[in-house]
Amino acid sequence: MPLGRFTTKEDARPRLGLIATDRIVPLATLGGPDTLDSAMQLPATELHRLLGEAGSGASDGLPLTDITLLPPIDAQEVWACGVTYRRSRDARMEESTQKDVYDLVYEAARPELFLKATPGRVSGPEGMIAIRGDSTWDVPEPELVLAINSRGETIGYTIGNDVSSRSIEGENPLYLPQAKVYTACAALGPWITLTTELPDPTRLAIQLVIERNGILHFDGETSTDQISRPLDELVGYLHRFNAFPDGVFLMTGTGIIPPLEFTLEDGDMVSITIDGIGTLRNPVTRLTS
Ligand code: DO4
Ligand code: MG
Repeated sequence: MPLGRFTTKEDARPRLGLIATDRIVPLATLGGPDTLDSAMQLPATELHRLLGEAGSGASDGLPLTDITLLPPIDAQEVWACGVTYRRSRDARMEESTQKDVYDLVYEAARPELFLKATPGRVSGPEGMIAIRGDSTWDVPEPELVLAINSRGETIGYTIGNDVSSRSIEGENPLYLPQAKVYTACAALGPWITLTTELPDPTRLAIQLVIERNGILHFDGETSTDQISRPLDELVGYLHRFNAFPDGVFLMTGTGIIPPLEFTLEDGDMVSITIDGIGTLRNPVTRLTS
């Protein structure tokens, strides 16, 4: 059963729960951790054992219709990998005034890793994602995301949207933090599927659908088998001389790039589906200040 964060109308305090088809079982009622940071501080084997026992003992719980699912993140940073798919390298080379840096990093031993978001910049299922008012070319980036505990162990997977400004990054690669990090620049969700339930993340289909005015505007797909580096290598580089006492989320890069003439617009609806995890849907808004 996946792990989700939620609130109810009666209780605004975010809680952790195990999600069954139509209900959620609060973990605290099963003797499990009630916050993600406390869950992320446990060794992976202990967390998985606790959640396995809790899941098999779970009977009732709250109907999913009575709760609001929150982004599955509390105290963690979100980091991201760049140019891990050949398709992403080609897109950066098309958009940038500095083409070589992308080709070089695609081939280099050290991957591109960057800080993508703090928890307050992350939207959850159905939450608004934003494009910047000073950007003219914006895209969603659908990415498999690793949920990694404080010991550097991957405990599960979620879906991520690394919403990005291609015009700002394309102007100068040193503008990357401005192209990537701003209010509502990322979405995560709908929940965390545990590694015990998804043992092989290396062949998962990823689908991106963008609707405009209720009509299909763009769709594309890829698979995590197109990622050019082992996931363990990405996790290893992230943890070099860098501690994450509450755990961390790592977006693993995008392999779906809409055509050059495409840009996100206010009111678009972006849906990302990853096999074995679920679907993350987010409406788009343009920030004016
Ligand atoms: O180099 C820029 C970042 C590219 C990126 O976010 C991706 O490949 O997913
Ligand atoms: Mg990305």
